[in-house]
Amino acid sequence: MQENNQFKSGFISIIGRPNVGKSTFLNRVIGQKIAIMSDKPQTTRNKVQGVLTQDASQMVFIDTPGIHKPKHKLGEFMLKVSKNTLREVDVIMFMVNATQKLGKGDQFILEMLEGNETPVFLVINKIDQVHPDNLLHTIEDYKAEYDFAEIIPISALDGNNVDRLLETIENYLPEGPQYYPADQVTDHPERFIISELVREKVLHLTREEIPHSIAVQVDKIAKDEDKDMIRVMATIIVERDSQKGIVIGKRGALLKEVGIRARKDIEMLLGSKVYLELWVKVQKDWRNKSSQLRDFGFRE
Ligand code: GDP
Ligand code: MG
Ligand code: K
Repeated sequence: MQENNQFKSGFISIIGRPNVGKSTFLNRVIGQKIAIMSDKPQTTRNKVQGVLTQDASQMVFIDTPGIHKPKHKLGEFMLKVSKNTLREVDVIMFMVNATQKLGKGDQFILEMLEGNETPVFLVINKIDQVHPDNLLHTIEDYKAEYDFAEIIPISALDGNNVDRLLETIENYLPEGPQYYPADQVTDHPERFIISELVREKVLHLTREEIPHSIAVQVDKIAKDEDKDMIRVMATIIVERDSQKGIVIGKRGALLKEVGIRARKDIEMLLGSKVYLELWVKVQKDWRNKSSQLRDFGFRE
């Protein structure tokens, strides 16, 4: 086997019917410090719910609202947004309640996942409430409906088998950067969207030259009370010096255009004037990152 000591990171979407234990799971994994936002009214945005940073990996759990049979046009739109998100995450945790039979709501979700290439974990929660024999029947029922990448029974309440679930998720994550500072468990809800907005502009303006593997790290979102605006600092991380040159452009022209376009969108998102500061950093080897690398930042 190949030695694998690269830092891994990725996005995990937790889906499932109400009350199966999604928030309980997140609370257990991330700790009490996180503000669970899933009970707020649904929005079309995919919000970061919690970030778990370990020695060799960072897992970003995101909420994907709107996964139920749509009753109206907005519902249809939300379902479409959710479907697209589910294609882009690294792992989908489909959580079910061990004490309940596979129902229409579960069936709807599984049909929606059909054709999606993201690995889907069947996470059977609340095993503290069932006899092992019944658990086996439940597993058979679900297996007949979908080809799951993994089937993992847990108890989010008492923590049983949660470590094994996390280890298994880690195996599915790609090599990648640490998107958030290690001590950050809760997130500015807009942070992820801001990084995606900046990333989108870079990819759009550079076309094929820049691979989709670039990352955008939002370093700071701070309110400037004096000037009544929000300061956003973000770093675009590329793998090679040549890519850095492309992203910055001639006399900084390309990075400037990225900044102008991204700032417009971020102002819409935050409903405030925004001062956006963009930096570009080459990070060849995730393993040795912060120590040996220096910022060759470029100011907009
Ligand atoms: P969500 O709607 O999917 O976010 O579900 P919640 O996390 O809010 O949990 C719904 C209820 O199930 C709460 O009363 C939890 O305490 C309970 N619950 C969650 N996980 C477990 C578990 O593993 N075992 C038991 N017995 N109860 C659980
Ligand atoms: Mg919840
Ligand atoms: K993604």
